[in-house]
Amino acid sequence: MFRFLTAGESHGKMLLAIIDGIPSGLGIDEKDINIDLERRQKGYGRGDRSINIEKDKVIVASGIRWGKTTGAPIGLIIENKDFENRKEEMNPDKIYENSSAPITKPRPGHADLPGMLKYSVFDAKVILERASARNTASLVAVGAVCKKFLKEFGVNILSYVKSIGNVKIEEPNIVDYSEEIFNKIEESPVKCPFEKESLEMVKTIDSAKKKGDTLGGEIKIKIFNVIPGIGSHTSYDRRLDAKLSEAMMGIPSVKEVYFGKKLDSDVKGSNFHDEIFFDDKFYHKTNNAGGVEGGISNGEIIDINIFLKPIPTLYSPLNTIDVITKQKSKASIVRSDVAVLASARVVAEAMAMIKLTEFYLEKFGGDSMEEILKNFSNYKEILKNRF
Ligand code: EPS
Repeated sequence: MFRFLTAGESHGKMLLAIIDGIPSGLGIDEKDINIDLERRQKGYGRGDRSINIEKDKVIVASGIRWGKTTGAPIGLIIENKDFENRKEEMNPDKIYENSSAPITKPRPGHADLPGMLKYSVFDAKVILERASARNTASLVAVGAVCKKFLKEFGVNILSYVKSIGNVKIEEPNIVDYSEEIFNKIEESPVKCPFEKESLEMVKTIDSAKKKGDTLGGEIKIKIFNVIPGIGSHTSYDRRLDAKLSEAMMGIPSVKEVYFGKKLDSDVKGSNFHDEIFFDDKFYHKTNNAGGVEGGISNGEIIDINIFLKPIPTLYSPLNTIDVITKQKSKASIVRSDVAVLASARVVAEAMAMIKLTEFYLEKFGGDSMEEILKNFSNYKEILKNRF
C-alpha cells in the first residue's frame, strides 16, 4: 500500500515527508530529488526568499541505502534556512508566546480567515505558516521519488506555462518527451516554451509588481507513455482523471482543472470525441479526451491543464476586517511573490507522479522492483496477445 504524509511550516525548522510503499531496488539518490527541488525554486515572478534565502537540498533520513530503496518508509527532510531569522516566532516552547505581534487582518482569497474561524485562533500566523506554498517543497520531494519509480515503466512528464496575466501562447504540438523540449522550457525565465511570449510574460510580471498586484495563469502537464488500463470506470474513486484532478486541486491557488480540449457548451460530440484506429495497436489521431476515457488511460498522452488564481498577498492590499477590532482595515502584507506559475508547474508534475505511482502500484503490485516490473511485462504480453 502506497501512502505518504508531509509536515512542516514555512518558517519552521524543517519540512518533512514520509513515503511508505515504494518497492525495494529502485535506484535513486539525493541528486534526483534535489534537481526538482531546485526547479521549483526558480522562475521569474517568485519572491526574494524563494530565490535567494532558501537553497533547498534534501536530507534522506531513511529508506534508501547505497543508492537503492530498501522497501522501508523513505524519510525526507528539507531545512528552512529562514528559520534562523524566526527562531523565537516559530518556537514550540511556551516562553516565546509573545515574541511576535499577531496577524489580525486576513487577506481576501487566502486561507487566513476561514482558517482562523475553523481553528479558533486570532493570529493568522498559525494558519498561513502551513498554508504557505513553501510547503509544496515536500510534495516535490515525494514527487521526485515517484517520478524515478515511473521512469522504470517508461513514463515521462513535461510541464510548461501557457499563460500569465493576459499573455497566452498558441499550444505547441508536443507528441513525445525529449530532452531538447525539456531544456527549452527550463531555459525560459517563466518556463514557457516560446521566447517571444516568455519575454512578454516577464514584462507583464514587472508591470504587475510595480502596481503591487499579482497574476495567475494556466499550466500544461503532459504525461507520456502511460500504458492503457490505468484507473477504472467501475467506481468514482477509482477513476484516473478524478484522482489526478483531486491532486491538482490540492495545490495552493489552483481553481480549475481540465483534461485535453477545453469544453464549451457549443461543442458537439461529432467534433469532440477521438475516433479509434488500429495499426498493430489501438490509437487516436486526436487527443481531445486528454488520454483518459471512462476514467481509464487509453494509451494517449495524459494532458492536464490547470488554472491558478493570482496569489492573495498584495503589496497594494485589499480591504478586510481586523478580526479583533472588527474595524475596516487593509489586509496584512506578508512578503510576496508576483506570479508562482513557474514553480507551481513543478508541484503539478509532482502531484501527477504521486497519483500515477499509486495507480501503478495498485495495478502491478509487488515488494521489489523486480517483481513489479515482471507483473508489468506480463500485462503488456496479455494486451499484445489478446488484441
Ligand atoms: C509564501 C510567501 C513567501 C514565499 C514562499 C511562499 O515567503 P515569505 O513570506 O517568507 O517571504 O517566498 O515561498 C517559498 C519560500 C518557497 O520556497 O516556495 C506564501 O505565503 O505562500
